[in-house]
Amino acid sequence: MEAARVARVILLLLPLCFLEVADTTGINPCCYFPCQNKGVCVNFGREDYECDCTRTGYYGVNCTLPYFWSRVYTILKPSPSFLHHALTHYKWFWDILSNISFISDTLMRLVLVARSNMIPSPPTYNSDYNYITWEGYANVSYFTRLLPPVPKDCPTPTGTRGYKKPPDAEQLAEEFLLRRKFIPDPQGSNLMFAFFAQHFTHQFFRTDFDRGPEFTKALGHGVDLTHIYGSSLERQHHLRIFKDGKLKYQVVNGEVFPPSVKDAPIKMKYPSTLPEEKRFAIGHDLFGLLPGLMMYATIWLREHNRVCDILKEEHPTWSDEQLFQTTRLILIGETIKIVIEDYVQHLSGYNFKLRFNPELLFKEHFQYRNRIAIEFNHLYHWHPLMPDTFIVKGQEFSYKDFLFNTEVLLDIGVEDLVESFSKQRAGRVSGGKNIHQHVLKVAIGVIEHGRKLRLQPFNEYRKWFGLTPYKSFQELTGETEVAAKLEKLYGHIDAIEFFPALLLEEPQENSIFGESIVEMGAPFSLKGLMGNPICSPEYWKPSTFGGKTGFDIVNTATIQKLVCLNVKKCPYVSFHVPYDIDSDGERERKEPSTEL
Ligand code: ISF
Repeated sequence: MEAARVARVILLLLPLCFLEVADTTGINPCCYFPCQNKGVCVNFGREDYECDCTRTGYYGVNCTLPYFWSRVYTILKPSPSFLHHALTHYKWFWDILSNISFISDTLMRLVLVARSNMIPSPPTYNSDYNYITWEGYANVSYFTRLLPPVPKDCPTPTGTRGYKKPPDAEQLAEEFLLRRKFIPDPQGSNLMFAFFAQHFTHQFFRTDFDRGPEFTKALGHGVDLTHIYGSSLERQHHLRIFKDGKLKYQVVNGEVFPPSVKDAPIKMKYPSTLPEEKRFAIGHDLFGLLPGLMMYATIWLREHNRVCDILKEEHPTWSDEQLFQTTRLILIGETIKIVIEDYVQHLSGYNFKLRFNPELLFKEHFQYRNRIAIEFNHLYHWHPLMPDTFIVKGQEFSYKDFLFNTEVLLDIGVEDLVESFSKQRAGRVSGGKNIHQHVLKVAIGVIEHGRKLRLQPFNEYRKWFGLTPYKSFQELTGETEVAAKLEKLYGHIDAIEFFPALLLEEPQENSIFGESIVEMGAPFSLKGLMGNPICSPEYWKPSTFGGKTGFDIVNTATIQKLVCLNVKKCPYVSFHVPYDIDSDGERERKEPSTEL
């Protein structure tokens, strides 16, 4: 026993022989993150620790020695960069595979299982505890956490590496994240995509700033459409007509729009100068902020009332309540379908055709539950998507003119907004220096929150997701100049923080993201989508959606149909700017043109 302890301490201190750090006595040994391969560190007194390697597939003092099958798995597992390359090239090959349903189903099942298995379910930690607790499990007003907070008694904010004080967040953002010249996304993402991302994710990312960054106001922890229906029953009731299941609306110039707060008296955030009749009332209180968000709110409102009509036709005897509730489930299904088959399909850049089919998981051990993690929230801060100005029907808007401008929606209408947003390119997310000045403060806030929450350093997350930790800043950024500056600021690659590193990582070939955003974000995303109760065997059947007609609406939903079934003239609808087909038949991105 004593020998084992001595061995542990020697193992722990070994790397320190090469550093000038002097006195290590009295340092909580877990500050060194000694346990590998998802082993759990427990400290005993001031000097000693143990790694719990249970079910990690590894053993040894620091869970570094693989059992036979772990060794085989590690040898056979293709690297994420190889898989990414394979999936984003060889279109002809994926076209063939995608059309053979047995192979396509097997691959899709593999993606879903491999990704969702990375997410602990039930959830483990929250920001108040770095050990498992009942409180952490039961209190859903917290975001969960994949990795527990860095212990408070560690010598530096990221454990033992780097300096005692992290770089100034504002300076960091201005030097490395602020846009100098707009860098377009090489995948051709447009503002239709950017606003979809913002609209969709804000139903489950609703930090409760009054209580602190560890708290959330979105207690549904997933795709519950509270951004459409409101997050309380009272709010929902204000938004409903209580006839035929429908939501309140107003007609302006012959078109349907959300009601004003005069008709639906709920709290919305608008500048005090905006008169009441110009304040739209919708599920999410902050969606008045951007016409792009209000445009999606309008589209979903029209879709809700359209589906109500269809259901009412089929079930003339149904009550308002049953029509409302069933329509909500249909819209949840449509959302998940569109997110997987249009939105994730686009953002992944994969040539393999992704499919939304809950039945793929029915024979797997899969938990139909989800808890939103703070790391997922930070991963999803994609402010580099935002352009320098917004071009709507040929008219250019600055941020100042665009924000809280509710007239844009009424004046221009849904069709032209969709068309303009689909043609305007969004910015590249990874690679640094691409956040517009106007939204830089959001990124600074995220960096500060990361510190307050004591998020573990970026490299610990890389390891947790089965990625090799970066050995140098050059390896992270793929260049030397920025890398040298970062090294000076942080002192050590193991000290770089989660969020800044995600945005500074070198993007993958012709991609919007670096490797880490995809490898870390995809598991959270797919678990959240497939963990929805409507995907469970008890729910996933036609009767849940009012019969075959409703089930078909879910199973055939696309972003194109969502828009075009709710406008008079179908515009260009896509998550990428228009393509050109060149002579080789390869798709080529085209700069957005003004004509259709
Ligand atoms: S969300 C996200 C990736 C990063 C964030 I933040 C996705 O939604 C996503 C989901 C799946 C995939 C890619 C991106 C693909 C299918 C994969 O699993 O690789």
